[in-house]
Amino acid sequence: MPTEETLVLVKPDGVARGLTGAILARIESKGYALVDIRLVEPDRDLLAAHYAEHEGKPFYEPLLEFMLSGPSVAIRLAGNRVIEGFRSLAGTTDPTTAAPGTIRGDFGRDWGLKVQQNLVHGSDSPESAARELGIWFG
Ligand code: DAT
Ligand code: MG
Repeated sequence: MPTEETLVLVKPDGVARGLTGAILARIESKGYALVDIRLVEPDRDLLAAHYAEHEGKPFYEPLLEFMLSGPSVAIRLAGNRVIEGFRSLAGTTDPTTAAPGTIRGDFGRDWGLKVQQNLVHGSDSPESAARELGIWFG
Protein backbone atom coordinates (compact mmCIF):
# COMPACT_ATOMS: atom_id res chain seq x y z
CA MET A 1 0.00 0.00 0.00
CA PRO A 2 1.46 3.41 -0.91
CA THR A 3 2.33 5.71 1.97
CA GLU A 4 -0.44 8.17 2.70
CA GLU A 5 -0.22 11.82 3.72
CA THR A 6 -2.46 13.90 5.95
CA LEU A 7 -2.68 17.47 7.23
CA VAL A 8 -2.29 17.83 10.97
CA LEU A 9 -2.70 21.17 12.74
CA VAL A 10 -1.72 21.99 16.29
CA LYS A 11 -4.40 24.64 16.77
CA PRO A 12 -3.89 27.99 18.56
CA ASP A 13 -4.81 26.56 21.98
CA GLY A 14 -2.18 23.82 21.64
CA VAL A 15 0.51 26.28 20.56
CA ALA A 16 -0.42 28.83 23.26
CA ARG A 17 -0.42 26.17 26.00
CA GLY A 18 3.04 24.93 24.99
CA LEU A 19 1.78 21.50 23.97
CA THR A 20 3.31 21.38 20.46
CA GLY A 21 6.27 19.29 21.63
CA ALA A 22 4.12 16.83 23.58
CA ILE A 23 1.79 16.39 20.61
CA LEU A 24 4.72 15.93 18.19
CA ALA A 25 6.23 13.35 20.55
CA ARG A 26 3.08 11.23 20.30
CA ILE A 27 3.04 11.54 16.51
CA GLU A 28 6.70 10.57 16.21
CA SER A 29 6.40 7.75 18.76
CA LYS A 30 3.65 6.25 16.63
CA GLY A 31 6.17 6.12 13.76
CA TYR A 32 4.72 8.73 11.42
CA ALA A 33 7.14 10.85 9.39
CA LEU A 34 7.25 14.64 9.46
CA VAL A 35 7.51 15.63 5.79
CA ASP A 36 7.07 19.37 6.37
CA ILE A 37 6.22 21.55 9.36
CA ARG A 38 5.66 25.28 9.69
CA LEU A 39 4.19 27.90 11.99
CA VAL A 40 1.31 29.59 10.16
CA GLU A 41 -0.76 32.67 10.97
CA PRO A 42 -3.73 31.96 8.73
CA ASP A 43 -5.96 34.70 7.35
CA ARG A 44 -9.74 34.45 7.15
CA ASP A 45 -9.72 33.36 3.49
CA LEU A 46 -7.44 30.42 4.24
CA LEU A 47 -9.64 29.33 7.15
CA ALA A 48 -12.85 29.76 5.15
CA ALA A 49 -11.39 27.40 2.53
CA HIS A 50 -10.21 24.95 5.16
CA TYR A 51 -13.57 24.86 6.99
CA ALA A 52 -15.83 25.30 3.93
CA GLU A 53 -17.84 22.19 4.87
CA HIS A 54 -18.93 23.87 8.12
CA GLU A 55 -20.04 27.24 6.69
CA GLY A 56 -23.45 28.20 8.06
CA LYS A 57 -23.28 25.96 11.13
CA PRO A 58 -23.78 27.63 14.55
CA PHE A 59 -20.15 27.06 15.58
CA TYR A 60 -18.65 28.31 12.29
CA GLU A 61 -18.00 31.96 13.26
CA PRO A 62 -16.63 31.17 16.76
CA LEU A 63 -14.46 28.48 15.15
CA LEU A 64 -12.95 30.95 12.69
CA GLU A 65 -12.44 33.57 15.44
CA PHE A 66 -10.64 30.98 17.55
CA MET A 67 -8.46 29.86 14.64
CA LEU A 68 -7.55 33.52 13.99
CA SER A 69 -6.54 34.07 17.64
CA GLY A 70 -2.96 32.90 17.18
CA PRO A 71 -0.61 30.80 15.08
CA SER A 72 -1.10 27.12 14.35
CA VAL A 73 1.59 24.56 13.58
CA ALA A 74 0.84 22.89 10.23
CA ILE A 75 2.32 19.45 9.64
CA ARG A 76 2.50 17.36 6.48
CA LEU A 77 2.51 13.90 7.98
CA ALA A 78 3.19 10.61 6.19
CA GLY A 79 2.72 6.94 7.02
CA ASN A 80 0.65 3.88 6.32
CA ARG A 81 -3.02 4.65 7.06
CA VAL A 82 -1.91 7.92 8.65
CA ILE A 83 -5.25 9.66 8.00
CA GLU A 84 -7.18 7.16 10.09
CA GLY A 85 -4.26 6.66 12.47
CA PHE A 86 -3.83 10.31 13.37
CA ARG A 87 -7.56 10.73 13.97
CA SER A 88 -7.33 7.79 16.33
CA LEU A 89 -4.42 9.45 18.16
CA ALA A 90 -6.37 12.72 18.32
CA GLY A 91 -9.56 11.28 19.79
CA THR A 92 -13.13 12.38 19.20
CA THR A 93 -14.10 16.02 18.65
CA ASP A 94 -15.34 16.89 22.15
CA PRO A 95 -12.38 16.85 24.58
CA THR A 96 -14.63 16.07 27.53
CA THR A 97 -15.65 12.71 26.13
CA ALA A 98 -12.54 11.93 24.05
CA ALA A 99 -10.96 8.74 25.37
CA PRO A 100 -8.07 8.94 27.85
CA GLY A 101 -4.85 8.14 26.01
CA THR A 102 -5.79 10.36 23.08
CA ILE A 103 -4.44 13.89 22.57
CA ARG A 104 -7.84 15.49 23.08
CA GLY A 105 -8.72 13.12 25.93
CA ASP A 106 -5.50 13.73 27.85
CA PHE A 107 -4.86 17.43 27.18
CA GLY A 108 -8.24 18.86 26.15
CA ARG A 109 -10.20 20.92 28.62
CA ASP A 110 -13.90 21.63 28.87
CA TRP A 111 -14.25 25.28 27.86
CA GLY A 112 -18.03 25.35 28.12
CA LEU A 113 -19.42 25.84 24.63
CA LYS A 114 -15.98 26.24 23.10
CA VAL A 115 -15.68 22.69 21.86
CA GLN A 116 -13.59 24.12 19.05
CA GLN A 117 -10.63 24.41 21.44
CA ASN A 118 -9.68 20.79 20.99
CA LEU A 119 -5.96 21.19 20.26
CA VAL A 120 -5.55 19.46 16.92
CA HIS A 121 -6.98 18.96 13.46
CA GLY A 122 -6.52 15.93 11.24
CA SER A 123 -7.88 15.41 7.72
CA ASP A 124 -10.76 12.92 7.60
CA SER A 125 -10.32 11.33 4.13
CA PRO A 126 -7.81 11.13 1.27
CA GLU A 127 -9.81 13.79 -0.61
CA SER A 128 -9.79 16.14 2.42
CA ALA A 129 -6.09 15.52 2.96
CA ALA A 130 -5.18 16.45 -0.63
CA ARG A 131 -7.39 19.54 -0.50
CA GLU A 132 -6.18 20.71 2.95
CA LEU A 133 -2.48 20.08 2.21
CA GLY A 134 -2.92 22.31 -0.85
CA ILE A 135 -4.46 25.03 1.32
CA TRP A 136 -1.79 25.03 4.06
CA PHE A 137 1.30 24.05 2.05
CA GLY A 138 0.25 24.95 -1.51
P1 DAT B 1 -13.05 17.23 13.85
O1 DAT B 1 -12.10 18.36 14.15
O2 DAT B 1 -13.05 16.22 14.97
O3 DAT B 1 -12.85 16.64 12.49
P2 DAT B 1 -15.42 18.55 12.75
O4 DAT B 1 -14.75 18.50 11.41
O5 DAT B 1 -16.80 18.03 12.85
O6 DAT B 1 -14.53 17.85 13.88
O7 DAT B 1 -15.48 20.07 13.24
C1 DAT B 1 -14.40 20.94 13.03
C2 DAT B 1 -14.16 21.70 14.28
O8 DAT B 1 -15.30 22.51 14.58
C3 DAT B 1 -13.96 20.83 15.53
O9 DAT B 1 -12.61 20.43 15.70
C4 DAT B 1 -14.42 21.72 16.63
C5 DAT B 1 -15.51 22.55 15.99
N1 DAT B 1 -16.82 21.99 16.29
C6 DAT B 1 -17.38 20.88 15.75
N2 DAT B 1 -18.59 20.66 16.27
C7 DAT B 1 -18.79 21.66 17.19
C8 DAT B 1 -19.85 21.99 18.09
N3 DAT B 1 -20.97 21.27 18.15
N4 DAT B 1 -19.68 23.09 18.87
C9 DAT B 1 -18.59 23.84 18.81
N5 DAT B 1 -17.55 23.59 17.99
C10 DAT B 1 -17.66 22.51 17.20
MG1 MG C 1 -13.14 17.54 10.61
